[in-house]
Amino acid sequence: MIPTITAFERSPDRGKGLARDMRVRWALEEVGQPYDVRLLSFSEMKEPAHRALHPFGQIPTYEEGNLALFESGAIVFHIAERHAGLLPHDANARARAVAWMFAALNTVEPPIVDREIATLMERDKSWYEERLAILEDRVRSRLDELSSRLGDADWLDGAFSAGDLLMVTVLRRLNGSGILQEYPKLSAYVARGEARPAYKRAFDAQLAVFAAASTG
Ligand code: GTB
Repeated sequence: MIPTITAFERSPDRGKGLARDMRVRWALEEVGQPYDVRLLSFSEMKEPAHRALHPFGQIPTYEEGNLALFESGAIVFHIAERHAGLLPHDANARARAVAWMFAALNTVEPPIVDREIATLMERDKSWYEERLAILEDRVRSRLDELSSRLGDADWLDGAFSAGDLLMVTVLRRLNGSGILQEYPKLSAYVARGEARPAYKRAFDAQLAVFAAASTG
C-alpha cells in the first residue's frame, strides 16, 4: 500500500527542504518506499478535514490504509520500524538509535527553533539583539556537546540510522545562521547526510513542488 503524506503547497522556505515533510520524504526514500503527497494551503491545513488527521492543523501527516499519523518523529519511527535500513537489528543498538531520535527532536531542535522564532517574530523588539545572543549561546552549548560526542565518527552510533536522519534535518535548520560553520565536524556530518542518494531524491521532490507552485 502506498502511503500518502502531506506537505506545504508552497513552502515558506522556498524549496530549501527545511519544513518537516523533508524528514519523512527522506525516511521513505531511504527504505525505498514509494509515496504520494497531498499538498495543502495554509487555510486547508486548518480545516476540519485536515484537523481530523492532525489535531494541530500542521504538516506532515502520514496515511497508510486505516492508519493516520501526525508528528514527524512518530512518522519516521513508524517507517523505520516497518522497513529495514533505518534502525539496527541488535536490540541495544536499536534502543540507542531511538534515543538519538528523541535527542534530535527533544534536546537539539528546541533551542534551534527558539532561535529561529526569535529571528522571525522578534526582530523589531528593543531587546532583540540581547535575546538573540542568549538563544545562540544555548544553541552553541548543544552543538558543543553534540560535536564532542560525534568526534571523528561518520554517524552518531555506528551505522547511519533514523537518529542521524532526524539530527541532520534538525541541524539543517541552522542554515543561514552561520552557527553550524563554527563546528567543522557537524558541518561535515550534515554534508554526509545531504550526500546520501535518498536525501537527494527527497530534496529534489520537495523542491519540484516549490518550483511548480512558483511557475504556475
Ligand atoms: N512537532 C511537529 C512535527 O514534528 O511534525 C511540528 C510540525 C510543524 O511545525 N509543522 C509546520 C507547520 O505545519 C511545518 S514544518 N506549520 C504551519 C502551522 O503551524 O500553521 C516547520 C517549518 C516551517 C517553515 C520552515 N521554513 O520556512 O524554513 C521551516 C520549518
